[in-house]
Amino acid sequence: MIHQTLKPFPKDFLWGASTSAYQVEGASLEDGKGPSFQDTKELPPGTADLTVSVDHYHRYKEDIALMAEMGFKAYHFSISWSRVLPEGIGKVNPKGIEFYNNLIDECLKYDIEPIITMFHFDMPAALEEKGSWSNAESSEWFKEFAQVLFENYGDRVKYWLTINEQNMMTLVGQLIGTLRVPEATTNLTKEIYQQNHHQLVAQAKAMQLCHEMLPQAKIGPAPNIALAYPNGNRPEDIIAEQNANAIRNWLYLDMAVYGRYNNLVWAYLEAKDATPTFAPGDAEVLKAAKPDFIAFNYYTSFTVEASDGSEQIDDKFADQQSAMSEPGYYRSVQNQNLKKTEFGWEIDPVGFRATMRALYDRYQLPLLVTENGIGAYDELTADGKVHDPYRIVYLREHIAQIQKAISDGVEMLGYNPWSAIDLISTHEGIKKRYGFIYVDRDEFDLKTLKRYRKDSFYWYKKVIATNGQDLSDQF
Ligand code: BGP
Repeated sequence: MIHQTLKPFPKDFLWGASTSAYQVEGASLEDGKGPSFQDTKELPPGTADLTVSVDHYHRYKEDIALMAEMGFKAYHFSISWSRVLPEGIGKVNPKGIEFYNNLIDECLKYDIEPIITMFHFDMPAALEEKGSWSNAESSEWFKEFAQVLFENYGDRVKYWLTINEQNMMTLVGQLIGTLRVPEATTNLTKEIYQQNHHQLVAQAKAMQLCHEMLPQAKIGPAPNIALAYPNGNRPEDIIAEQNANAIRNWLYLDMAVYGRYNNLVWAYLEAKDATPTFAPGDAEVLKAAKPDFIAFNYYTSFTVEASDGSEQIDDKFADQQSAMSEPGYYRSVQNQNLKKTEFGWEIDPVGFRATMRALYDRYQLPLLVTENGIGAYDELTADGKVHDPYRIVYLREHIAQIQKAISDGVEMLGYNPWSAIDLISTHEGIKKRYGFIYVDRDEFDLKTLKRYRKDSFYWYKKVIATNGQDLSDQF
């Protein structure tokens, strides 16, 4: 579909960027914060620990001033569960509550809309000890946490996201380190999908509670959605593509929006003797909860072909974006039409439009982009500059596709790429940088932690100032 005239971005489009608590804050055990899984996990070799991260906890005022200078309309960040509830449940930490009050107020001072993710890969260590998401009580723990957040911040926060990338925790939880497997587990797939079920119930309870407590607020899920393509036009590859989309994408949103398990995924789980057990009341809770919008993270698309089930999967080097295969259902392959980032992730802006179209077609809910971006080895020059033309190209091409999606009739709420500021990557340390703002630190040397504006900072400032109309190179 070629549009002769593109529709403009909506006037109130939420231009901003994202971070997550453990990757940006630091102060990992300060002011009463309890440890989270991120503080107790085994670090990927050669990567920074998270005690200081980029020290946003102490420097948030400076950081938000820089975001305001870029013209941000929104700042999407996550709340550390164990900072507000050090044990995960029970006693609230007043200093933790105060920190996020300050952060929210600082955003509002500049008319920046705070967009909050409630859970981003950081289960409180105290709840890890109780079995984390494998414990059927986990949905109640999450509801209690949600209540604390709504009570304390609901007067000012309009946009809430439940669980970041639940699908990645389910599909590659072992690789990103978030999965806890109880010792007695015999059927790993069943265990993983039982945990996934608990998360779906937790999300549904939080969505319902939000609507009860904060009728003006909006809440939605935040999976990582990458449309799966068939590799070629063999009919068997189309079946594989449908399997891949159901297992990777639609399971999570069909449940969030329609309160039912996707039938292809249910059939897949039956074949593996891995269907989740419903506790009394789960079905009703899942059915009753409704999101107001869909937030999603997009980095790349995903290409698959038919699998005869015989292949050996070596996912030792996989990560949350790289290829995943499911023997007998789909085999992931590289897409020869796409270039890759320095870190091996395929770059597919057109796939971004295709993903937005598919999401809207299927769910008819407004969309909010909560992550998108390019990880790279940025360099600080002697005169304090960071020239990151590759980031400008990546963002420009993706933003252009949003405008095309808008012109296709897709309702878009905002764009919050990853990341507002450099932070510690999920498992590749600080060397893999994403921010508009460079932070002067290395993997193991904290250096000055000084902030520098990258070229992309000035460019994005111009994009926001023109409401997405000027995407040219000049800044
Ligand atoms: C997403 C996570 C983020 C972030 C991003 C980039 O999956 O939600 O936490 O880290 O990916 O990934 P990485 O840091 O591995 O490059």
